Amino acid sequence: MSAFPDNFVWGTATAAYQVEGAWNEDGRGPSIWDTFSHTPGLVANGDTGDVACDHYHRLEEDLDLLAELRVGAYRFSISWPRVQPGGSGPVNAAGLDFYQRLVDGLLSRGIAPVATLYHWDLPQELEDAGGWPNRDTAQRFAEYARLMGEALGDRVRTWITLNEPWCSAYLGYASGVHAPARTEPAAALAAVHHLNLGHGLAVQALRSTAAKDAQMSVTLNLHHIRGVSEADADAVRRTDALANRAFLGPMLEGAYPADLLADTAGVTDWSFVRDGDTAIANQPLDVLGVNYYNPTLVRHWDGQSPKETADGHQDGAASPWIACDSVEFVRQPGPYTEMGWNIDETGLTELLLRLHRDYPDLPVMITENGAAFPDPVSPDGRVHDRDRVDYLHRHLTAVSEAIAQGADVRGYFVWSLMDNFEWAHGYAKRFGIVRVDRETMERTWKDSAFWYRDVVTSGKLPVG
Ligand code: IFM
Repeated sequence: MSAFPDNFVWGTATAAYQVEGAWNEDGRGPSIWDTFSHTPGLVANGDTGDVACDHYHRLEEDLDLLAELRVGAYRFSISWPRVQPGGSGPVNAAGLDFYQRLVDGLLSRGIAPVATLYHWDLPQELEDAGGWPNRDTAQRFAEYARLMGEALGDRVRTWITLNEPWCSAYLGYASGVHAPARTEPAAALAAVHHLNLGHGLAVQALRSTAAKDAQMSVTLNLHHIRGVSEADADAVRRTDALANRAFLGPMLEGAYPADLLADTAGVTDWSFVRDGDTAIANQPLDVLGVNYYNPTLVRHWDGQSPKETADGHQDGAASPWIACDSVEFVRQPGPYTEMGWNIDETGLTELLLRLHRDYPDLPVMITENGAAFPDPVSPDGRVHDRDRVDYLHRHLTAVSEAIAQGADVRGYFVWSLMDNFEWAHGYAKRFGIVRVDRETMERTWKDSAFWYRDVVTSGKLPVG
């Protein structure tokens, strides 16, 4: 029997570059994702976020959609280059106005705004100056956080500094499958550090500008890593250090794990970490945001047999897994989503229980969970996405099991409100509970949206 606390927050999530469009309107500056998507060959089908879901121009319609879904909260991200086009200097009033209207429109509909400051769209000017491997980007991020705290802090009560810094650092700077498409492992580790530092500085800036009762958070895509056998314990440890503890350590404990520094010593000496930095990264948080899609399975690689790379990076291509040459990423049993990710909700329960064990006083919010499926439109004009309903049902049951075992989980946000720009996959992968027609931009509720509305209104999962 699934049970959620009475004050459990039910929401949906999106991110600026994935939905807004209007990439060059009202003074918005270019971001690294504009540059990336405009580079031939980097995004499937040549797709870009130029128009995305045209959310920028359809704000009222989308706000009404959220109200009809009856969600209690909406997680969106602020496009840094829309409000501060070059990543420094004064606010672009026209760009900020969009977020003023978004926040006011949510509040007038009784929906709590949950604002993410950084969901990957770094102003291109800051990348030209070195990007996240450059320390100054953390300072610029803090300044941007301060400006947003001043502008929206009287109404936004939940702030998320970064979304999935794992992706920003390792996919952006090591494997290069995300913007800015760099393949420099040492730079990726410097990016890890400056994201941690930027997070801490941003929390400080928000605490001094936003409402006193505002909740501070960060969203991590923590990997739930399992070994094939006990002999693979070192592979688990190594990947856990790089993927999880590289962020949990400084942010929640004020230090980098010694094993991470040792594992990566051949890549960098970490001299970019200055005295006091990890204390800054270690700001008290009110809630931890967790994004979960599937678990990770690893095995020690003997260096001889053909290597499995089931995490998606192609053999021979640059890997996001720095200093993990001895690790194989093993294909897990299905079923799979359209992303090729296996469906296994038990990883979510286990991950939530690990966090509860390691950080018992820190509540958690699932800030993303969802799945891409082919979603054909049926002859009746509807999308009968039974697979997605099943996925959501399983994962919400997994959340309720973790709660029953003591985990303090405060909310759940479906990824995503609507089909949108799935980064290097373009529009080919549909994660929405609402369908977006690429020609007309028409929004159509999938069966999962009706299902989710019922869950949200009842606070319970249907039986069966
Ligand atoms: O679409 C992304 C989102 O931007 C970040 N988390 C994972 C989602 C699905 O890949």
